Amino acid sequence: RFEDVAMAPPDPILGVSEAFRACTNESKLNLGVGAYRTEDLQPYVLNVVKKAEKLMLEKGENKEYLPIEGLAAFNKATAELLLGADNHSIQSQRVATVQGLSGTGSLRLAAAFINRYCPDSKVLISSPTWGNHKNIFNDAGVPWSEYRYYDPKTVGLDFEGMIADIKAAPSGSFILLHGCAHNPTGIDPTPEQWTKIADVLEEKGHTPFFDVAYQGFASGSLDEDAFSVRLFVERRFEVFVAQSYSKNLGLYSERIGAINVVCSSSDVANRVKSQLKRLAQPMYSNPPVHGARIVANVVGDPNLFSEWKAEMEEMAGRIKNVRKRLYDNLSQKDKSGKDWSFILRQIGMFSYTGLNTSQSENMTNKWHVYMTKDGRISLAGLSLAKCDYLADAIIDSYHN
Ligand code: PLP
Ligand code: TYF
Repeated sequence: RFEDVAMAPPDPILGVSEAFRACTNESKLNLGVGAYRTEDLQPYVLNVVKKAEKLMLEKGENKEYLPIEGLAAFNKATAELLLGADNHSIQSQRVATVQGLSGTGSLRLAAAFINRYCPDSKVLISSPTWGNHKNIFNDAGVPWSEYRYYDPKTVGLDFEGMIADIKAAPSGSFILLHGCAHNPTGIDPTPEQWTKIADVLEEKGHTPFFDVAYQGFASGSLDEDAFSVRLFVERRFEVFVAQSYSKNLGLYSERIGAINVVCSSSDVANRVKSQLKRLAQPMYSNPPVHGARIVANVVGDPNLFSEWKAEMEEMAGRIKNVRKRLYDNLSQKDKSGKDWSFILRQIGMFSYTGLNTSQSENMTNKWHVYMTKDGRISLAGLSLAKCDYLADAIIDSYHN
């Protein structure tokens, strides 16, 4: 019966970690997956997470099923963190929030909703984008196309191309936007550019669909990183927002996130939420409780909340330090006169180096630097001590 099943290709990002594990070279570096490491390149469990878990044990929390929409205290906390507790959309109960299986599961639920209730609409995604976006919309049966985003000439944003492509899309399309710290490029629109993007979406009757996987990780400030989403909500768009706590709370394998739909009225929000639950129920019945309780405890306790912000600043700060060190090493070592300052302009966990496929392969094959073939490196997996070695590898591969 299963004789004809073909071998599926490995995930282009998660597959890199498998190759890294198999490598025996001492200099090896895993800059593939976006997962935070300490300066010793070890995984990191946040202190606030440990404290919240201790609190949960002490309280003797049970393991009963959650409602389909998830933990109420989490859903409240997550929408408030995203939009601000005093936001009009929250005050007037216009936000439908459903706990999701982290960012990916939340995106998938929204995609299922689009497939069912907006079957004639397509989604526009940036070129390039996080690889999983295409898989998610493909599997949900939602048609998508790309809008221009990255300009290799400037190693910056192709803003005119982006605007032109969004304008050219059929009215009523969903425009997938990275809330902050665009993956893989690390290039975000400026506040003025966000305003212009909102103007065009309004003009065309498009719906913004935000993917927020790095709130707090781009600038180090939760509020600043929510600027883009809040701008659209302020302008009274109906908005989809998928959230993830994988990075900012380091809860990768707890699979905790949410889908929020900001609607035009509380009545609409109630109906939208009921349909999101209807889609979720036959897929996984109800979401896991552990990560939801951690988030609710951290966000709900003023002491833990401020400690979290300090830890997040520290993580974001460490990444900024290696970014600067890598830039310094590249600038000092490279005698070709190439301008490496684009690395400093990029933000978040990643740097998009501009290395092409064969150059990226040289990084791995010759230098044992494991990374995706699109030239993206995760600075979260880099230490100050390894910047010098990495700079040698990049310079060699560039001029190869
Ligand atoms: N969206 C983007 C752009 C990402 O980079 C990620 C990875 O963190 C996700 C969504 C979702 O990841 P997760 O499913 O672990 O929350
Ligand atoms: O882009 C990244 O590295 C992170 C982690 O299927 C990730 O977003 C990568 C691939 C994947 C799920 C998460």
